[in-house]
Amino acid sequence: MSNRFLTGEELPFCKGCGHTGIAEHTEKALLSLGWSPLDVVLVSDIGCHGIVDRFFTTHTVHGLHGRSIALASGITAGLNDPSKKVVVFLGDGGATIGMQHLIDAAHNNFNMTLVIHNNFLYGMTGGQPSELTPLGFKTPTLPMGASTGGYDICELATAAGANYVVRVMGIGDFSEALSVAFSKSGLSVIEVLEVCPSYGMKANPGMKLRQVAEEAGIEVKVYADRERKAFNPLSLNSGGPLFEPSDCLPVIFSSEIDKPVQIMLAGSAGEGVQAAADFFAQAAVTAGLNVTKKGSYPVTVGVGYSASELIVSPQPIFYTGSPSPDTLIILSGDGLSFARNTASRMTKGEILIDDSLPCPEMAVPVIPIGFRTHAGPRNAAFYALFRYLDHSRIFPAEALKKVIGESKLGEKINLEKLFQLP
Ligand SMILES: Cc1ncc(C[n+]2csc(CCOP(=O)(O)OP(=O)(O)O)c2C)c(N)n1
Ligand code: SF4
Repeated sequence: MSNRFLTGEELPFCKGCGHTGIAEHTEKALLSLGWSPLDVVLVSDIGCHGIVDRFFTTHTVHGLHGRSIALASGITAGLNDPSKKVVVFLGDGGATIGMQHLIDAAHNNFNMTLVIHNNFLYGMTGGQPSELTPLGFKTPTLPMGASTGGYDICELATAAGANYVVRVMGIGDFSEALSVAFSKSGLSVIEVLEVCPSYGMKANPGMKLRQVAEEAGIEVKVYADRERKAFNPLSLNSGGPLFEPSDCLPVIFSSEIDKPVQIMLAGSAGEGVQAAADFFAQAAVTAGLNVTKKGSYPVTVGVGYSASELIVSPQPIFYTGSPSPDTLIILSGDGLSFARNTASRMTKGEILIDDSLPCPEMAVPVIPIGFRTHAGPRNAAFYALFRYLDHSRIFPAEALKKVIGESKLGEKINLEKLFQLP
């Protein structure tokens, strides 16, 4: 795998957007520190800056608006591994919407770096002011200019206990400042002042970044550089790190597949689709395979569809989701509505569909099976995956039976009865 942190594709931002410089200098800084992409987890927030994650070759997690710091705090605590680097990209909008998370991260001194992209406004939604918009700064929705100054996020992070806090101008090469922030232990915060040409520049024609900062009294300097003890999950009375090597699933089965196999399971919310897919994924691991799982369901998690896209492979997999599955398993009417487009795109593979549903005309074979009649709505997903394994033989169905049998669910389900062939 290449050691580059950016894919090399053109970055997606408007011409002159400060976010481009941050992404490029982040790559430069990480390269200079000798990190390798797969040892870095980039957690991004909602906003224009966040769409960059697709262009990074690191692990990436895209959070909700203002929630990236909370996600990253969990990741860094769970990893508890100095050989991994957690970097959070967030805007001035996300930093203030998630202010409590920022303060908690600083207070706990989580081992990670926050890179605050401060362009003084909400870029993605058309230039509304944020809580960091400086006094007098105009935005398209605040043409008279901000009547109060923004918070000083660096002062707040410092007061809350972050080990390293710095504010820099996002002009020229500021990769050295990023390198310093990335190399600190505990929480480091780097606020980069930058320009959104599309909204900031438009509302403040001819604006000069330095001048805006100076007039608003926003200082560019190091606010904190100290060595308070970084957060260590072992200090919690949890009895150990969050991930124990003994939690790893043992490889006790084998598989003959030599390339990735993609499966989509589509059914109804509340009918165990995600749980069945989780067990399937665990069973694949016990057969020595790599596996990824992507769950999809509406925000109203109790109604509508529930779908899971699984990839199993003897080789490492660097993505989730299977837009063109080899096998599509449809368990209910909700699942059929959700998966109809996927089904119509399939040019290879097969569709296993519950026999209560209309058999759609497709380019691939459609095989009706009585999943629901045999197992009932609650267990149809488990039974369908059992039937799929029996039929495809990508790994032994016995592996699925074993992981379910050894779980709490195994005490409630009669697996001998459930996993029966007709
Ligand atoms: C909880 C929540 N509130 C509001 C939104 C709508 N929203 C999407 S992007 C955005 C603004 C992002 O601004 P900022 O964080 O400064 O990032 P930028 O776009 O400037 O990079 C808002 C308000 C949302 N997605 N989620
Ligand atoms: S709208 Fe502004 S913040 Fe968003 S990409 Fe364009 S210049 Fe950058």
